[in-house]
Amino acid sequence: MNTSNALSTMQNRLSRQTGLFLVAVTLAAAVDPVGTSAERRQNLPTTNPTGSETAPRLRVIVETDAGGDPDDEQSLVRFLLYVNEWDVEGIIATRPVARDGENRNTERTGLGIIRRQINAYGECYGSLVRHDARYPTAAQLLDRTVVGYDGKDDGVSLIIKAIDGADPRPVWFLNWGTDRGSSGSSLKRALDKVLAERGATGYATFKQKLRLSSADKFDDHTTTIAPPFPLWVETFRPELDRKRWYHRFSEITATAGGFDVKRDVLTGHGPLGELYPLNTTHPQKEGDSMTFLYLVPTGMNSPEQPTWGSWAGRYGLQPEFSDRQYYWANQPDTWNGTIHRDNTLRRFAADLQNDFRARLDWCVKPFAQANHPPVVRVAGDRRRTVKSGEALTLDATATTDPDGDKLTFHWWNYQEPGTFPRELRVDSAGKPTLQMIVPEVDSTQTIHVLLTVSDDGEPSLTRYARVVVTVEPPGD
Ligand SMILES: [Ca+2]
Ligand SMILES: [Ca+2]
Repeated sequence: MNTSNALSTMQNRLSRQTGLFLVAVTLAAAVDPVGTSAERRQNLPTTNPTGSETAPRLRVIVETDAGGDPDDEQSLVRFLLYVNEWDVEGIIATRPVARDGENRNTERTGLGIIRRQINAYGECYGSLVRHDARYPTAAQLLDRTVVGYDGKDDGVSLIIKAIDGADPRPVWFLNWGTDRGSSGSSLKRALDKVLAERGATGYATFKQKLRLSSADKFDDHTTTIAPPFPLWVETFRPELDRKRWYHRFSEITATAGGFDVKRDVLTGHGPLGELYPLNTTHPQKEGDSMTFLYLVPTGMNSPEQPTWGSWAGRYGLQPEFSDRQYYWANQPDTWNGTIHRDNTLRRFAADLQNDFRARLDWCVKPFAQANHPPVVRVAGDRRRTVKSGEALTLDATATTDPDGDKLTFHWWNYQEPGTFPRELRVDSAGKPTLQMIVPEVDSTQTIHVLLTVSDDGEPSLTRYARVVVTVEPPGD
């Protein structure tokens, strides 16, 4: 009997007795993966470059009512530090005049406020590109920053041009609110125009290229006019304790991992961090940040899979639209002894705050003095099909760190996105290779095996991999 069969037999016996499955045996000798010297010299992509499901870069348009609640400006500081991760197709300002009292920006128009931040980004650009060559120039961003107010069609035209272009990739649209004093959404106006000019068929073709990670400001286009949006992830609702979900972002993340906004953002991190306002109703409110944190390619998330979990938490179908792919933040996770919606975000809060800290360091520090996230590589397909009781080996020994940092590996079962109905312990004793015997099932089930890799840099940075394992019953 080989080792796998022996394990299988032992496991089956154990599982029958306890109803729990456990397994994991480390195979390969532990290695301490570090980047090659060539890799260390380069700007490595910080995403998930080898997974079979690695998606192309996402196209993103943001629409913001900056100039009202200063939390849009908080979110914009963070957003601009992630523009290396996507192709930013546009930034649309929807508020013509800043709101006196609440908003203290020296610029008094929505467009002026956004441009001021992009100009500050431009001052950091020379430093940022030393950390990731994919950062666009400030000029490229300014070219695509337009107004959607005063009856101007710049925002409408930008959206239509992005959708109509030859690029086959969908466009993710992120509306950050249209609070009082703001004009309506340019996307709503674009859809009105397309429907009027192109009829039902042209409208359907157009809409098919849209994805929403967004507040809903699109009226009938969301609710009644067919076809529905192909995918809408609503990062603002439903309510929790009689407040909308996005209000939890502050409580869960503001000090996660020891984050200190004065030390890590406002002081000694360059002109962009200095524009992060503090006068919001909640500390570091950032009510709009989850719209794009949902899209940060961490290796764990897949934007077309809202139920999988992300740096913006995990999402489930909106009951009101049960026939559509419309999701919101109604899912609880079991974590650290509690079952709560907060956990879907809280379990990653320190990771995403540390990542923000590192990028602020990138604004002012050379490559060798700042930290960069591990590059997680799992050999083979990110989807596996295995029969009950068979062995499954997952090998992440090719994982590297651009700084040569020591890496910690943690394999775990993300139970909620899967269908396997019982606890499944996965323990590889911190090794980069996992062998598990998949549990016995009576019907086909899915198990989401996650790998979390953290480095020992300052601050510690984390990336992930996910392997979705389909377990089939024995026989056949
Ligand atoms: Ca807003
Ligand atoms: Ca590192």
